[in-house]
Amino acid sequence: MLKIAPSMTPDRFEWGCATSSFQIEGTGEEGGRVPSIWDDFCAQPGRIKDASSGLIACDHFHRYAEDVRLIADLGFKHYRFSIAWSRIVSTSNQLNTHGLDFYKRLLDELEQHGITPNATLFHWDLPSHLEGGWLNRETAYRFADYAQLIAQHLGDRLPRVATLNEPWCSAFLGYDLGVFAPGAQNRESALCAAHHLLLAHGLGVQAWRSERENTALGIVLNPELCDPATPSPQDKYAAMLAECERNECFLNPLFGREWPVELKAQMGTQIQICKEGDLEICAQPLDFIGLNYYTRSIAKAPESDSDKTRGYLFVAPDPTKDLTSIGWEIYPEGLSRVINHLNAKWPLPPIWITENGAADNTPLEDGICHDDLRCNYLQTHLDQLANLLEKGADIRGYYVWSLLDNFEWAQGYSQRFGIVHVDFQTQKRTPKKSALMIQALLHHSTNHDVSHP
Ligand code: GCO
Repeated sequence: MLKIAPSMTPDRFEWGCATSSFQIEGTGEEGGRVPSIWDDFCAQPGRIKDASSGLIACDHFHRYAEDVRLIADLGFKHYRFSIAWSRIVSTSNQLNTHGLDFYKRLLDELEQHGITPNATLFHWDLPSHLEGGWLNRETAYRFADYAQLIAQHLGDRLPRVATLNEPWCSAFLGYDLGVFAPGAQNRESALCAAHHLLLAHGLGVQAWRSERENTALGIVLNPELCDPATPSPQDKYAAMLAECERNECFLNPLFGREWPVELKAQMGTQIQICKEGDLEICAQPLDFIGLNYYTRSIAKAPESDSDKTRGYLFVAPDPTKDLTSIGWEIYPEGLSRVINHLNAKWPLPPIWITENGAADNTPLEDGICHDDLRCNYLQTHLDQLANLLEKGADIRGYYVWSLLDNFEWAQGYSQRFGIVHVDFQTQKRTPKKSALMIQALLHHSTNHDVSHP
């Protein structure tokens, strides 16, 4: 049984589960969906570990009703999902009402089960026809148009909306490290993309607010602590640069502050893409911030030329430490450290933990999945959350990543993050031990007193 603090019972604290469109829906053309950069990326040989794609994924596009029932059965009253931009607009950026209808059906189903939607407008599946992707300033304006369409057509049913999910991944994994779509490897490009993503966020918030004022608007980030590999001044400096890219790069503009000089310098002549007035656009007042937390990073001084442009090199976690199936260090203290660090540096609005979870590939045996690694991971992170709340951090909710095993980006289907097992041959869903523990907690704590950690 999971143990939680009294301040975290479902009557006082929001419990939810999270997914994203590309990872679960399936990407057929049905409903007029247009290709996204992730479809293109999956089609390139060697990009996805198991050479898979999002074509079927969890077939959620057809099975959403079953999935919503599952969410309800597990006892969640809140569900975080993303809307696929590529379902909402045609290649000429006109509204595609059939795509919109899918989300209306999903929202109907959620409403019938008393589940509050928590939507994200962009979780990486950028329509391919947006020429130049995030390197093109125009994409930020197209995002604002798209946000406005959603505000007009679904806004009355969405109490809380995040513009972007983890723009660090879109920018740096997509344009610098090249491991995510579109797979570019250019430092200056990644910084341009980051700037345009933040601009898109600001313009999107403005566009939404021009349509309706009562939606809580925010953004979901994945800030991280980057610890130096050794105490040497070189490694410390490298870790500082890595942290700037991860945190300052996004949080500074959101709060009207310039990028640190080190980051600006890395843009070279591309710095001219930052126009006068952009910072004011990026710094729209936020009603909330979503934080995704998984692990920490370790950085050391650069070795190769490309690392030198970046200023740091990530070091693989120590294999003697506890790692999840994907190889990430299990580092629950990082959750407290990162939130305390952010709160000390930026005037954050109320926080929601919009993702936390672990890859645990334990297989189903006789219809049961004993995902003990995940259970322990969740418990240790919930303990950190309890400490944070006790010390007064303004954290309003916790969403486990993820409801379902799903398409884990460049890892394909090789990493299972779900609390519910998905058999990708039959699409059968089977709640794992972690899901049953959460279910027990949500049911038990709604009806009785909860045990204290
Ligand atoms: C994220 C992601 C998820 C990933 C998860 C595990 O925002 O990083 O929302 O899409 O699946 O983080 O890597």
